[in-house]
Amino acid sequence: MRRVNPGIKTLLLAGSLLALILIIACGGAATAPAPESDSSAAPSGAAAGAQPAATAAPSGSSAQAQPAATAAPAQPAAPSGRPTEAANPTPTVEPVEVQAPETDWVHQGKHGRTMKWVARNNPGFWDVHYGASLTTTLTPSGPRFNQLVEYNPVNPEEIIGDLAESWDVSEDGTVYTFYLADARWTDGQPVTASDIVYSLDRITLPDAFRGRTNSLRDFYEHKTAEVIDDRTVRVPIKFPAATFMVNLASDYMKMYPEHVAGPLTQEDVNCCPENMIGSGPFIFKDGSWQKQEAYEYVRNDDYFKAPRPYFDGFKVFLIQDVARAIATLKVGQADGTYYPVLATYTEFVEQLEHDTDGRMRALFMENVQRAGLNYNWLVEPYDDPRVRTALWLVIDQEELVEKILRGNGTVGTHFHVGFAPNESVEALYELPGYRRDADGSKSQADLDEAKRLLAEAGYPDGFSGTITTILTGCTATSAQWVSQVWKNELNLEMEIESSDVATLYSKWRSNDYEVIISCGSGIILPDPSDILNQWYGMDTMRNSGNWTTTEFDRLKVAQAKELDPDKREQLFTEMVDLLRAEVPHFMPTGWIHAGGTLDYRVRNYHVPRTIQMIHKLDHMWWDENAEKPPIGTGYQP
Ligand SMILES: *[C@@H]1O[C@H](CO)[C@@H](O)[C@H](O)[C@H]1NC(C)=O
Ligand SMILES: *[C@@H]1O[C@H](CO)[C@@H](O)[C@H](O)[C@H]1NC(C)=O
Ligand SMILES: CC(=O)N[C@H]1CO[C@H](CO)[C@@H](O)[C@@H]1O
Repeated sequence: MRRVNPGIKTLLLAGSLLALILIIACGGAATAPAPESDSSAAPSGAAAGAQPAATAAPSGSSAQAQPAATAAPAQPAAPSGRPTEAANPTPTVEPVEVQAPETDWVHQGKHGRTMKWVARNNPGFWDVHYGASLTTTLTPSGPRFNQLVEYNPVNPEEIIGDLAESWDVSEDGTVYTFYLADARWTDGQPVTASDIVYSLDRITLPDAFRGRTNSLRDFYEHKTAEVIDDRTVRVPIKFPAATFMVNLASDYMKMYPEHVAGPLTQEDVNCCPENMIGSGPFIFKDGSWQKQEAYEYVRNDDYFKAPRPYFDGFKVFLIQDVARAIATLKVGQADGTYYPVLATYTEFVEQLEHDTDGRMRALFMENVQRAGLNYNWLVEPYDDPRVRTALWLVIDQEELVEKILRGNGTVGTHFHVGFAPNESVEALYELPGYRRDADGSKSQADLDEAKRLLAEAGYPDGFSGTITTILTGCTATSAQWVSQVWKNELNLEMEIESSDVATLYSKWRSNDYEVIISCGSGIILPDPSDILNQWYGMDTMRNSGNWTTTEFDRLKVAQAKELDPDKREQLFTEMVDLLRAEVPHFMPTGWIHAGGTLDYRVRNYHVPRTIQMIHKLDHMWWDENAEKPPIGTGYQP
């Protein structure tokens, strides 16, 4: 079937990390070959890979087929083209020529229109450093802020400057120097280097909960960044890392104004959007948030990326009920789902395109949310790996994907689909948990083995327990389905405890549950280290019981330092083996596609690799005279 972004399936992750690393390797050479096609360009020496990670990215773009990518934003000349000097340990920082980040499309954009979007969840925590959720934190709070660097909204494969106009990297790959654009907070104060230092230190504040920004701690040591002058900041990192910039460009790595955020408590920032401001394209409209109703943003007329943003503002209608949201879109009371691609609407959007005579266009992103069984591995009986194995083995993942996720997904893997060779679909179908009998049914050997393991663990007659989940959508349906399978196959009596998202997250974080069934947690970054960050970090929500092993720790550290893509892939392959053997606190049961819809007159939206990327809306505009594409062809940028 048609996909808006046909490349995503094959490129997802396997491709993307490679692409990033190759872009790195290609350096600043303007004639860099298309990253995917030139594997010979892989970095040979350690330091080479790390350094130009980001610097080189803009130029890599011109090699790609994106129409708008011709204009390389702020293209630092620095270390990119340099030969590998891995032997030279002296960090030297070379200033770079700063170019205006001009791009062709910027002047095609049209101003006007207050957009109306539909979203499902109420905002939860407004602090983007703190909240661990796309729909309750990033989408409501994100458009007020900038990062230091970002994924290019018109070519999401590459990393470009956001508040940083340019940057360079020391020869040994351990010191980044960022040169800031002339930007202002929305109270008129300038964005300074000390705001950047403050923000990096706030993200890495010891003992503070950092839902989706925790990964910065792997690279950056709290309190080590330095102000060089008002617009220059020096950021040392712990080791030359392939994925420092990949993480720093995440939409969650927002920069905050020290003079506003400094005096606020964590609770002040979480509770009330009125308490904070940013430098971003839109300004939160004070008092506009009404639970179950809506919230509003207005245009930042003083945005440093003028003429962006293009919309006068936008209003987000909070509509829990998907059918009602679809009806709202159908009658033209909203211009799209917010943010365009989210899991919730996948099964409705193709129909909507037909029902609206092509006005609302279908958008898809493949394999971006992970479903799985989350065990509290510290409490009985889930502390026994035999129990964890049995409960996972009886799940018919194909049936789960077909029936509950309605075909919009893939069976579960430990890392991004297609990344580790050990997890190719062919390899998987040979394995326990995935294999099938000749008649196509779930492997009887797996079902028998599950019963045997449970008996061996001391539960020949099953046990009773609690599944914690949320009330709605495929999460609720899959929890019910799983509990039924466990009852039928293993005689478990599971009570289903449903709550809202905020309550679920708070129980998850405080390790106050037995089993959590989640239909989908979104990956953030197009790199498998993202799964290590989110599911295997210490003291993170999805690993509140701190599961790890000595060997797994070793592999986690090794992959972060490994700059050779083949060797790094091998480390992930070893992690897959280890996870299969250990059966940890999370066992994957599927991947889910995401879908959404936009009016065809919304222009310049480019589907990124994950649903957590590119949430500022400062590149999109409304064109009343846009041409409507034929029905059934989805959204066309
Ligand atoms: C997990 O580790 C963190 C420190 O990294 C600690 O504060 C927390 O209590 C630990 N959680 C459990 C359940 O042991
Ligand atoms: C990867 O998978 C293959 C086949 O499934 C297996 O033989 C091998 O041991 C696995 N591990 C590694 C590290 O290659
Ligand atoms: C692979 C895929 O996208 N399958 C389905 C997703 O859901 C819609 C609606 O149920 C189907 O039309 C797709 O074929």
